Amino acid sequence: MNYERILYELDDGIAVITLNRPDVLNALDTQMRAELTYAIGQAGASARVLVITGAGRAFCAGQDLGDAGRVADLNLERVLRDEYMPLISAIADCPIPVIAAVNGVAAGAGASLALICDVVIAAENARFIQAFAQIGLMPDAGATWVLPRLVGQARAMGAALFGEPVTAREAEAMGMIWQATSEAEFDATWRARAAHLASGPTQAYSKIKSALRASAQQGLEAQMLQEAAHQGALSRTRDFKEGVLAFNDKRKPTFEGR
Ligand code: T3D
Repeated sequence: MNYERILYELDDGIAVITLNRPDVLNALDTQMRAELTYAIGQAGASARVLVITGAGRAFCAGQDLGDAGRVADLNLERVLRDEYMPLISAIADCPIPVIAAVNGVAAGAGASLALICDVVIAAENARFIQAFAQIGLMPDAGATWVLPRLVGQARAMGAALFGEPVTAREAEAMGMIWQATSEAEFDATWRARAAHLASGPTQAYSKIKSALRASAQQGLEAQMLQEAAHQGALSRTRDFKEGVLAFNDKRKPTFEGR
């Protein structure tokens, strides 16, 4: 696929997707959703970690609202089912860790896109805005699933109803994201986190991700059965043998690439 709305780079096992419509704060349209979904699949098949970030001063301002005429004929149920769902599921189901490097505002579906990622690192100037109710809508693109799981019902409800910006530091304090950093340290921070994951045990990361994501849907017994199955598989990997050998040799392990 030729990319026009995003940039895609792969280097040393680290895939970076940059949303690239800075004039409209990287707002999402049909083409960008298609490109993103495809690129996430591409990264999942060839990289060890994926980073999603934004060009310019924003991460993503959500749905492109630039064409007011579009609303008259809009089949939003179809757009959500056929375009947003595959995108959000592609991130949740991606076999490698996905980092959202949130360089600026993440609003509406842009916040949904960031918050479904496995690790969210945000610059201090970033804000998360459940902007939907301001235009007469409700949170979508997985927001009503992910928000209460991250911050609890009370905060999710307040954020959705009031639509007030949540700063990166506030988001970190309430457990909405993993880490807020100063603007000066932002690039170095997400790059270091990505490099760490790219040199780590890829198969273990994949199982960690799948087990933690499954825990939202199943009880303790089913979860422990899944842990047993996953751990059984991991115990037969070269990475596990290498990890134990390295521990005993008092050296850093060298995990397998892909
Ligand atoms: O229609 C459907 O398919 C429904 C789908 C719904 C899913 C959703 O995502 S609903 C939520 C959609 N997003 C929003 O409501 C957010 C709209 N944007 C804003 O509220 C503000 O722009 C921000 C709070 C994000 C940032 O504010 P600020 O002051 O930093 O920037 P700005 O001046 O408002 O925006 C800069 C430019 O980006 C501006 O263009 P201009 O005047 O320089 O030519 C603005 O129009 C444009 N822009 C910002 N957001 C969008 C956008 N253009 C198109 N779509 C946008 N979402």
